[in-house]
Amino acid sequence: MHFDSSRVKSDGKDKKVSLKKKQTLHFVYLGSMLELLNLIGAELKPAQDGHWLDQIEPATGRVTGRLPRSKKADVDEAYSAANEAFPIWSVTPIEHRAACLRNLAALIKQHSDVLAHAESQDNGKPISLAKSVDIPRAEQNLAYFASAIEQFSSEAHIPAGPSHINYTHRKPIGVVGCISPWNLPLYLFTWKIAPALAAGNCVIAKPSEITPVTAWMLSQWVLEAGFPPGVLNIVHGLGPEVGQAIVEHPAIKAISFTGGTATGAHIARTAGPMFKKMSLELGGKNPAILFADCDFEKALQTTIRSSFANQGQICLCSSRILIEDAIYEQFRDALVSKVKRMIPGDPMLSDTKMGAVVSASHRDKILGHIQAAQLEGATLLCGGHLAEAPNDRCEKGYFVQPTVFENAGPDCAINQEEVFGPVITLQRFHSESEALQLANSSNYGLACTIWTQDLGKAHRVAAGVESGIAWVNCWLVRDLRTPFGGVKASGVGREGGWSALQFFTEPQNVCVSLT
Ligand code: TXE
Repeated sequence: MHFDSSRVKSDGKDKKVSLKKKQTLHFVYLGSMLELLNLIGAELKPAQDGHWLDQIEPATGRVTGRLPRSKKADVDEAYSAANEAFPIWSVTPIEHRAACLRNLAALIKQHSDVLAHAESQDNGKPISLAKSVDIPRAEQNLAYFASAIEQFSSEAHIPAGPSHINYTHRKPIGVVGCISPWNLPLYLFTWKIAPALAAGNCVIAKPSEITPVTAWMLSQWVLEAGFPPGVLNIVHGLGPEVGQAIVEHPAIKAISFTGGTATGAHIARTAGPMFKKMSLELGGKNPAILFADCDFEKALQTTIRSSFANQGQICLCSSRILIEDAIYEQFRDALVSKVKRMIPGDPMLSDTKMGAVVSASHRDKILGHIQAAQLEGATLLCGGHLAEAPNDRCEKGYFVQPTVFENAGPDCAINQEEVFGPVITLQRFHSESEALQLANSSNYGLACTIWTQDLGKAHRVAAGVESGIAWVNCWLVRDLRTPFGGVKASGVGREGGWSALQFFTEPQNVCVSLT
């Protein structure tokens, strides 16, 4: 496949950042095996020791390619490239850095169909979702942080009758590590690298080994977008190997991580004593709180979406549905009747709403949670099993029925552990205070949804819920300027907007005598 780079231009602010040269893209999608490579400095290359991992399509169980199984030596090489690039990139004018980000955003937009196919094939998500959410958001992340860095400012403190003035100088940190998960592959990968690069850092990024393809496609456009070699390096491989090498590297000064809570805790144990800056976006066990005065139809439709979008594999998905007594039966019956009609389909077909879960081991983990819930005495209202393969192509794919339980107490494992799949529980509450008690009876604290027509009540409940994000009468509405992150076991730090740019810069107070 040949790609004409001359069609993509920078924003015109800096002609030096126009695209470098024509590139032949080495990928094909669908039908052929892919061979992925690391981007280190200016080179696309395999792991130094020549080891590979299989790349598997979740909808078919088929091996579709291979990716480098990188190790410490590859991280060391990426670090050298990044460290060499840092003195130039960190002082590159902001508008020049922003133009590189906009060029990369434009390349994503230009290739959005290929990227959406790749994301759907790699992850099992419906192609309609990849086209409408994942790929447009990846483009927006880069475009947003290009603008954000142009508007970013820092504080000054000027006392009355001043003899001194203080101002905060925000400097790029240096070489930073960005580690992203498999559920929203390019979406979360770009959400991390964009603010890091905009702020003037050099990056070693690692996508999930389960869904590496779109990050690899991106790596072929990095130089073309105008980034100097070494500014963005992308290494592939296993978390405990290449991911661990990034976290342990003594000169990588900050780690931005999204993934499981157990992995986050492990990273914190490693990076904490090294005094690295850390942003950890971890799991969720998010409540949807439905009061009797809610807009019933809107709450029902949105709760189905918030529970089962991306097969329930979004950290912001609702998994504990708390329903006020007066509408419990009505809501339960309406929800279950709709969920029973949700049949997983071939992710590559445009009308599929629910696809495959990401891997065989994740499928087995989800089924293990379902079995444990039944042993704990929860009542299965629908689902609970593997779903039938939607067609011959998908005969060996990983499909799980959307599953609804009731009669599981708040302390049951199914209400405490993150399933990260298409599985929800329904619980009944009688009062606002009981709703809050149930909502907060989890170690997690990422997000919640609150459904009521009474905005005073919505505000009280939002204030009482231990979560980083609260949506009132909506879900997954994301303004990229807002702080994003969780409390308790859902993580430390905030991403998004100024929070991300503050994370990726080191503030230095400069005090100047005026006398
Ligand atoms: O995630 P991991 P996994 C949750 C969800 C899921 C569970 C495990 O409950 O079932 O986590 O999923 C890299 N040092 N979420 O095992 O392992 C890894 O290579 C450095 C919630 O797939 O946390 C990948 O790039 N890096 C979630 C990334 O960490 C390491 C999204 C995430 O993988 C590493 C995904 C190490 N020692 C799963 N070990 C969310 N919050 O959105 C692994 N990695």
